[in-house]
Amino acid sequence: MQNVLTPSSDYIHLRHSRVDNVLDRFLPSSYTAPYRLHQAMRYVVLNTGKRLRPLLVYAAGETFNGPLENLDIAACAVEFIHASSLVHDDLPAMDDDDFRRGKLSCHRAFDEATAILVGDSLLTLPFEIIANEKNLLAETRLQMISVLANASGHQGMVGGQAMEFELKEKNIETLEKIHRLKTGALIRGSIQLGAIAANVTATEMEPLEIFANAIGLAFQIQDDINDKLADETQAGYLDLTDMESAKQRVKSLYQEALRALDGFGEKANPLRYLADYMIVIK
Ligand code: GRG
Repeated sequence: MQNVLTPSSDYIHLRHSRVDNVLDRFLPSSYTAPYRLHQAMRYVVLNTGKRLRPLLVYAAGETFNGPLENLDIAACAVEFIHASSLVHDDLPAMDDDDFRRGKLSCHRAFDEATAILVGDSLLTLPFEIIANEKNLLAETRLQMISVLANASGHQGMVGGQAMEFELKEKNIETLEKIHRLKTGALIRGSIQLGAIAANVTATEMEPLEIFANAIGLAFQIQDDINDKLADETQAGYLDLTDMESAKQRVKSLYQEALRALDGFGEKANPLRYLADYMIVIK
């Protein structure tokens, strides 16, 4: 079958290639020491992943005419943090997974100590890149650093992961809370980062945050639905409710997300494309 190009797939493809090039540029060379660490950082980041978070950075930023060069930095930052969390998530002390993104997980391809250090380096690299970016105002850099730290730390992604371990009894409410932190926080952070790099006002940020919160949760519930359809034993949301209610929840969150964009006109189309992309049944 021929590839059918739509404005949506075109956009996703274009920005995906763009961020792949920039990620390559920001990663340390495998020919500089420490070699094994640098090789492993490149192994986990390059040639893999949907790049959903960077795509959200671009889409949010472009809604407000943010310069692509500024968005590049933000896009790389969120993908590095995402990759660091995947590496740590796969470690034996966490999920103990041998495979990730269609290849051996970092600690299986390299070793556990290297994987821990890769996660550490990929978590700190974004802060270094942003802090050193002279094309952005100091105030903008500070705002970006604050958003990223909140999204990834103990009240964000790390907090969500910890809560998942700590909470023995889960119900829909607590599971949604975990999802909002573990997955939602960085999705929201990506959208905020793109918007900050485009100098949005507080009034413009408000509907964007509604969009981000709703689509972030919809994405994670859809992921649980896809796991269940793929017959996996652990399927988060679907362990607590039936398929119909889960699908209904995704639908209403998706509609809430789209409604939040109503005031932004056609400029927000990339965000609409990504909202569709995030709730696809695989
Ligand atoms: C080191 C910052 C840091 C965190 C450590 C392990 C941990 C704490 C948190 C786990 C966070 C985690 C793995 C959340 C799951 C997020 C998720 C839905 C991953 C899959 O995202 P996709 O579908 O994956 O966007 P690709 O591979 O396409 O990028």
